[in-house]
Amino acid sequence: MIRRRTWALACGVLAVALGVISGELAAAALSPSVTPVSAVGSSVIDVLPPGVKDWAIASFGTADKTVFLITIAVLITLVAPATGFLEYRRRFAGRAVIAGFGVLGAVAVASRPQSSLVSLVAPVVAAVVAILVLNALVRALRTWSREADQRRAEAAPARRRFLQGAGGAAIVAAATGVAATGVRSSQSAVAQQRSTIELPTPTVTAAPPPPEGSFIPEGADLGVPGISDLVTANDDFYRIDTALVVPVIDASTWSLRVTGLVDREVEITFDELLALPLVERYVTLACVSNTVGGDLTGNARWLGLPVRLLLARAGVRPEADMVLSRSVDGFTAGTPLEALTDERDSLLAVGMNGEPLPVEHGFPVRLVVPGLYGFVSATKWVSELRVTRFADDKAYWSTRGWSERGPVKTSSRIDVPRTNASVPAGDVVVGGVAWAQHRGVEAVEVRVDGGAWQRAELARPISADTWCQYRATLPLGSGTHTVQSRATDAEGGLQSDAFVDPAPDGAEGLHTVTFTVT
Ligand SMILES: Nc1nc2c(c(=O)[nH]1)N[C@H]1C(S)=C(S)[C@@H](COP(=O)(O)O)O[C@H]1N2
Ligand SMILES: [Mo]
Repeated sequence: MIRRRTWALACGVLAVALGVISGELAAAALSPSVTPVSAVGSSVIDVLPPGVKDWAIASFGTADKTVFLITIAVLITLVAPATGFLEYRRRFAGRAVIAGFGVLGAVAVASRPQSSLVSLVAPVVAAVVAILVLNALVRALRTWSREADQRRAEAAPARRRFLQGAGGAAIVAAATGVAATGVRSSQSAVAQQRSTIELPTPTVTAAPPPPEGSFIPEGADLGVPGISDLVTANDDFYRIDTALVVPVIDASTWSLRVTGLVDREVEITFDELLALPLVERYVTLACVSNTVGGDLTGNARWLGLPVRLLLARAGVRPEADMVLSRSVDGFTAGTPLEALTDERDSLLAVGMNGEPLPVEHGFPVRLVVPGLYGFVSATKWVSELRVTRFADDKAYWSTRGWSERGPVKTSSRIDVPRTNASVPAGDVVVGGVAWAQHRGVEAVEVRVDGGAWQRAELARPISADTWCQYRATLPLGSGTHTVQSRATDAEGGLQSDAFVDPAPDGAEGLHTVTFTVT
């Protein structure tokens, strides 16, 4: 026989669950990119010190979001039973706690850049539903309790009424959950739209052109087993985003505005963009959070409009030195103006490896800037280019302890052998990738057990803006060995061998791999 105290906890769980799920349903229907749960999670992420965030990314990869959602779930499962307990002991006590959380949720939602007045409906719905359900269930529980204590005959029907109420609440919660999931998946309407978009043929195709039937230019892929794919598949491409819920944007209503220090503001729609002469370029993106040997880099073939053409339309004022690109989710990046106006192929990209941008990678339009880390350049779901000055504006990560400028550092990584691998004695192939975007990789060297550096074979680079594979074949006797690699860029810059953490402007150090030869 479950004690009535325990039933009070269940009342709290049911009330809060029904409230939260109703709030998520309301949000899914009214303001898909801000839900109360995601807003609370994002606010938590925002107020975390940068160090904790780095730790989360390092420990959980891009799944830091999952961890935060779990944290929130845990909070809800601890707070929810408490509200039932409090309300049972003292009328209004549980409801007051829920109201407090409702206010917190509303504040979190309101603080999201992509929220509007209608986004506030969801936290209000959540709180009101939870309060009404808690009140009704706890009242029924009290009635049952009173009758039972007085050993009245009415106790049995009162008990039945309470249990029916609780069961009903559980069923409605489940049904609402199903409905919310349904509305969410109807947002795959955008995914549907994405799949029907026909990308225009580039007026300038990526050079060097790949041979017939291939995406890989001749000689650029060494074919070393276990080495990074020269072109990273969209599904394998690393992902970094601050938003908990990926912004879902209808391409037919998307537009980009060029504002700030310009002669005339310019606005461009998706269709207008597709009608302009687009170019195709291989560009290797890198995240500033990538640690030595880490995998927060990827290489793709991007299709897009050179940003300089759009900036020229707007007419950039001479005093400007930065472009603050803004995403619909509030993320901003501050890119040195010259990186967007010089001869390099900085793109307003619409295509990734022959497909419209995946939703996670910025559909419908993002920025891609060769030579700079993503946090200062690669804005996804971009909605505004504000021409400004470093002295006047700060971007998202630059207000959180990361640097203002972010040129990619000359780096290399060993892909094979893997750490702790055991390989047969004889000729051991050491291979990996090296990158120095916009400068180009000139050479890669490897050394074994701290010995002399020896030149590795370098694949033909696709361009200065892409990473480049290398390979060295080393005769090794049995035992434990350590290999290191270092790259030299085309300006003579040597990869740094001093160990430096990613913050504030990118990791430094030599990738070191220890393995056993048997
Ligand atoms: N809107 C938005 N754009 C963003 C980010 C983000 O969090 N939000 N992260 C940036 C960072 S730090 C990097 S490294 C790249 C990663 O791009 P990807 O997720 O397509 O690999 O996107 C950049 N663009
Ligand atoms: Mo990044």
